[in-house]
This record gives sequence, structure tokens and C-alpha cells, in this order.
Amino acid sequence: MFITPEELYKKRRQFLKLGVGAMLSSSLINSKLLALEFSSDKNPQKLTLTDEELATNYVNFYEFSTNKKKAVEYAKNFDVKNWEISLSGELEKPIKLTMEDILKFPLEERIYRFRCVETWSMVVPWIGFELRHLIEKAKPTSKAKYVKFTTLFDKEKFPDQNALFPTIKYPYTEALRMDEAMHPLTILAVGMYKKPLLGQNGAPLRLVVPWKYGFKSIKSIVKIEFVENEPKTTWQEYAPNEYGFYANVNPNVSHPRWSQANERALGEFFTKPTLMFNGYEKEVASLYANMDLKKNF
Ligand SMILES: Nc1nc2c(c(=O)[nH]1)N[C@H]1C(S)=C(S)[C@@H](COP(=O)(O)O)O[C@H]1N2
Ligand SMILES: [Mo]
Repeated sequence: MFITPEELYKKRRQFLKLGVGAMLSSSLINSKLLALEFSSDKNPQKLTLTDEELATNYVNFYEFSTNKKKAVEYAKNFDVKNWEISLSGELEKPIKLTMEDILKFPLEERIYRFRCVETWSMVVPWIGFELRHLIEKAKPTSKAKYVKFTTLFDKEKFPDQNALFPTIKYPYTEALRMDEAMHPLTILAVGMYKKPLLGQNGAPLRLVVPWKYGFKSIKSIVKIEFVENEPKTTWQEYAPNEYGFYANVNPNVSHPRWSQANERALGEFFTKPTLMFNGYEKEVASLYANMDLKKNF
């Protein structure tokens, strides 16, 4: 049977009337994405999408495991029911948002290049919305100079958080300068490949900052704070000589242990040159006009 988007929309309306409270966030996202309630990316640059199987099976999510295969396995039944995101710090008043609230933001498909600091890369069709829309809603005060993000801390859900010697310090945190957070390329994603995010890719809500190394794109966010001073982030604390606050993709600045000049796209055999700001130089270079990118790596 062929179902038109209108029919799906009506179905969803009926479904919603049955009682939103009882629904899982994932099915809520599902109904929204199935009803094609997002604008599609026309892909003007004709980027070649990474195979969905690769993008959902080759992941970094240390809370589950540092082993990419095991992370996927442990993330299988990740429960995102009753997920809440708290907004606090330098803003008018603290806010708590459910995924239902989150899904009211205008969803868009965004096809972005994604470059991990480990030198693999991919092109992903994310579904999400511009972070600036959420920031505008939160009404930060003039003291808010940075936005800090925190991943869920739950030893029952995340095996590495429960380990005797966890790999990194949890909860995982990341942060952006306010102008980076307000940049229209910066999104909060709820889906990819026209479906809700899977546990291993950061369900139900993750950050995507396409001109920065992948570790800035923090997964499974539960807290967003507006702060005055530059926060110390997880990887920066772990190895400050290797991972800086900015982490802008830069082929001219090597990691102390390897070059960042080239990358290997998942599914491809040969490497190719990495682009300045991961190919988003035109859009974001002005944010760093007066900065020494070798010092502020
Ligand atoms: N909470 C959390 N977020 C995280 C990570 C993590 O281990 N924990 N890994 C980061 C790294 S190193 C990368 S490359 C991307 C990977 O995203 P993907 O697995 O969806 O491709 O997520 C980032 N966000
Ligand atoms: Mo990464």
C-alpha cells in the first residue's frame, strides 16, 4: 500500500491524540520523521553519502565501549524514554525540555562532512535543527559567553561508566563559544538517514558541528549550560597537549602523534586531502580571524 505524506500526517495526529505522555520519545521522533516533517537537503555540493550501514556501525561512544563493534552491540536497547534536557546557568530562568518540546523546532535535513580526529571521515544526512533556535528560546543573559553540553551519566545504561577504571572522566562534556553555537551550521540532531538516531549515534539528541573534529559533536545530551568562562572539556582535560578547546579541522596542524593532512572516507580505500575547516572555510573562517590557529588548536 502506498501512503501519502498527508495520510501519514493524519495518522500521526490521531496517534498523538491517543496520549503523548505514554509514547516513547523514539516513536514520537519516528512519527515526525515518517510524516516527512523536515525539509530535505538538495545537496548542491553533490557530496557522496556514506553508506548508512557504515555510519551506524563504525562509531565512537566511549560510555558504551572504546571498541567500536561493542559500542554498537551495547547500544542496542538504549532506552530514551522520558528523556529530559535541562537548560541552566546564565539565562533568564532554568528550563526543562522533553523530546516532545524539542521536536517542535523546525526540522531540517543537513548533509554534512564529518571528520574524526582519528582521520576517518564520512558524509551524513542528519535531521535536526539549528542550535541558535534553542538558544534564542532560552534567552541567555549578556554574561553567557560559552555553551556547555553534558552527556547522560547512568552507570546502568553505560558499561564504561560502571567500570572499575573508566576510560575517560564522565560525564562527557563539550562546549562552544557563543558565536560558534549561534552559527547556522551548528545543529542539534535527532535523526540521520531520515530515521531517528540510534543509540550508538547519540540518541535522542546530539550536537553536530561540521567544521570541528568529531569529538566536539557530543552525544545523548541531558544538560545545556550557559557560562561566562571557557569550560574545560573532557578531551582537553584528558590530554591538553593533544586536544584543544577549538578542535577546528585543520590539515596544517598535526596531532602530536599523527598528521591531520589526509583522511579516509568510510567505505573508500584511498585517502584524500583534508580540507581547511573540513570544507566550511567560507562559512566559518571569520569566526577565527584574529586567532593563531596553531596555538588555539
Ligand atoms: N558522549 C559522547 N559523545 C561523543 C563521543 C563519546 O565517546 N561520547 N565520541 C565523539 C567522537 S570521537 C566522534 S568521532 C563522534 C562520533 O559520532 P558517530 O559515532 O555518530 O559517528 O562522536 C563524538 N561524541
Ligand atoms: Mo572522533
